[in-house]
Amino acid sequence: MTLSAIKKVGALVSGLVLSGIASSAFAIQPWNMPEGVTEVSHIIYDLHSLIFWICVAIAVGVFAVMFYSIFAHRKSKGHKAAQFHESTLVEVIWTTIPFVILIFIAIPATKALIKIDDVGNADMTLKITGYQWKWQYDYLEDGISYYSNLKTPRAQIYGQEEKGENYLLEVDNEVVLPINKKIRFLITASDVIHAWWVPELAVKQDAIPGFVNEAWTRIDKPGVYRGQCAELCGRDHGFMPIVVRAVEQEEYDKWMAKKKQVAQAEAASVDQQWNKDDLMTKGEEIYNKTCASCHQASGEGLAGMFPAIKGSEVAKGDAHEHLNVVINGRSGTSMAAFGPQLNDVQLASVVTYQRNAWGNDTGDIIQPNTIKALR
Ligand code: HEC
Ligand SMILES: [Cu+2]
Repeated sequence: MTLSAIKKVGALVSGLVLSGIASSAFAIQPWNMPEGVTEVSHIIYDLHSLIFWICVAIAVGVFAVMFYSIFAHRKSKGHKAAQFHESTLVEVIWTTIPFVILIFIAIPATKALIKIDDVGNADMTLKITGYQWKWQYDYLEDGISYYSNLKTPRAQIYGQEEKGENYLLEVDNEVVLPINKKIRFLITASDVIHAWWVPELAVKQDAIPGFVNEAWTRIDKPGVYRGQCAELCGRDHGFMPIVVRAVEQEEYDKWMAKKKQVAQAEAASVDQQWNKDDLMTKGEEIYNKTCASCHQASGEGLAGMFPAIKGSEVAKGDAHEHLNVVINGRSGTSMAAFGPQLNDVQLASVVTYQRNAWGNDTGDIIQPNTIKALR
């Protein structure tokens, strides 16, 4: 290697090191876990830091002795290897020290686990259900229930548009929770195993069909906290984010009152006669949110996986069979029963939409009270 080449490599390496140092003050944060905004998240963060520094101290101690021994007793200085077998003293020391360190770690870790498990005395309960590929939230005391779907436009996902700031971490309906209240979560799933994970709340709990897992949180600070499904759950596993908006109690009460109002208005509208345009508008919205991930916005489906609705014999044929498929699903396939998931207005509008969009011009109008009668 020529001198100039060596100089170039040297400059490159020192440049990298220097730029690393310069940016490290800002870069440390994303390398660490978030400190979070709940009582438990602080406990976990402190535990993590404690154990991290214990590991650093052990590493420094062990490597210091090792490097010193290698350097100070090297062969070129005339050192010879000591030939001894078994030393009870050394063995006792190297068993006792790690044992004491483990006990020292186990005490705070057990305390943290007990705290995480303590779901008693909650102020409110939120039931969370995972679906392929969305979340349902039930505010049990208030009787409010809704679904939360990915909001990122498909064009961003397919690279036709620039990706937004909260790409794949934004939803249509956020979970709204009051701060400084103990909130109990009941977590389950309706199809496959999902996991509800919000790092800043330090909640990560499997959602398993047929089981109800518990978790809890008490959020200190208002804000928007984002998370994701953390259990590989099929094709759109990466497309079922979680957004929690933590607000003051007063704002929460207002939000809840509004939700109840909307739910009442919807319940009342079931017995109205709806016109086709309103059903089509609402139907398109529901379709794009709920059905398009499989049947595609174009209605053309995906060959071999999800049948086309455009031109489908079901969508153009007998309306009762169509309703039957949508309400009861097709068992053994990924076509879920949407009867429990959607209300009468949503079902009527999405079926009306499928029967009239993309050239399926059946002219059929399904009224919400037809669905009500079918249930
Ligand atoms: C997770 C993927 C998925 C979602 C979401 C989904 N479907 Fe399906 N759907 C399927 C599959 C798979 C079939 C075919 C089932 C079979 O093999 O019989 C199907 C079949 C159908 C059929 C019958 C089509 C035919 O020609 O046989 C209709 C109608 C239908 N779905 C409507 C809907 C509606 C309405 C929604 C939204 C509310 C929806 N689907 C959401 C996967 C899905
Ligand atoms: Cu999932």
